[in-house]
Amino acid sequence: MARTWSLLGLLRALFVGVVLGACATAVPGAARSTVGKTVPSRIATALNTAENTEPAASITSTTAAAGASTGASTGATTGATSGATTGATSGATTGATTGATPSVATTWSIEQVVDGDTLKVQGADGRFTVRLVGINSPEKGECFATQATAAMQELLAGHTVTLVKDVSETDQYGRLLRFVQTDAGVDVGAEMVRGGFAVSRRYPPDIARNDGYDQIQAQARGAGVGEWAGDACGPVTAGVSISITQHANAAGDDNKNLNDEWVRFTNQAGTPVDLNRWIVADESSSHRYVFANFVLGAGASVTLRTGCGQDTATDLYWCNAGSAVWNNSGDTVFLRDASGNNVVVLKY
Ligand SMILES: [Ca+2]
Ligand SMILES: [Ca+2]
Repeated sequence: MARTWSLLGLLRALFVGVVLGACATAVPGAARSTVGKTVPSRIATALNTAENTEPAASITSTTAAAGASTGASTGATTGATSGATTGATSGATTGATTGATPSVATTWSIEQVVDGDTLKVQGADGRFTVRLVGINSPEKGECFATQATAAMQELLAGHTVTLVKDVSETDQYGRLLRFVQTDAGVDVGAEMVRGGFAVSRRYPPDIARNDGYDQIQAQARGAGVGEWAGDACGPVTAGVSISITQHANAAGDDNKNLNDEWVRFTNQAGTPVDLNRWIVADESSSHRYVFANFVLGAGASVTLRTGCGQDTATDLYWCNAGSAVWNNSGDTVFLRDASGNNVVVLKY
């Protein structure tokens, strides 16, 4: 694992920029277990602040997964006065007591794996909730959430970990934002992506490892492992040929021009595709659109706009709670069937 990571580190240097207009490709099929998918209706407003910011903008501490537990609270009172390495947490509002960030490089034992991207650790500086940066795993109730949690537990079983900060200390819930590395030298986030249990997701400004994670994800996707298997969540949907194009960056302020932000699906096959209950998702845990009684005709296109409006045969309206969906600086369009299988994916 460590060897691969080193290779990817090299690849990272070569991986410059984002290939706009990258081809959407169907997800290969492979055997996997089945878990029913429900679509969370909750909107994590904290995430929305990052969705439309231009790439150069600086965003601090915005990694807010829906359903976040509040707080790295317990026992987090030590270390407040320990000087230079503290990097005092401004604005750690909930949970974490003032100054309660780990003061020294230390090893941590695992207290609990919360899910595929969150865990609780304890060490000399107290006990903390850690949200891994650079990845996002399925939310509870979504396809592959259970497997992701189990995978994290397996990765961490019998190990202590070190926590590596990128830029931010904590998110708004007081969770530490960290890369997590085991005493065996394994980057936990990388392994979660490698197994198809999480996606590489950029949480600016904490994006130091995302180019590497992107490379790992491309391999996982190509191999059809984990949630990239065509039947990861139910019987495979085969024979579909749909392309995706995106217009993530609406003219002007995306949040004020929602209907100029869109994704478009084109059926390139000679037969219609019934998209009823199919799902459109981004990399976040909160943005989900579900088609209702919509059939995409042979050769037809439909444009899914972020704002509100009257649905037609060619234009559908997400009507997403007044904020944009598609991150201008890079995101992924997932088109999933009713079971939650990824059928077509466009990473841009
Ligand atoms: Ca946008
Ligand atoms: Ca814009």
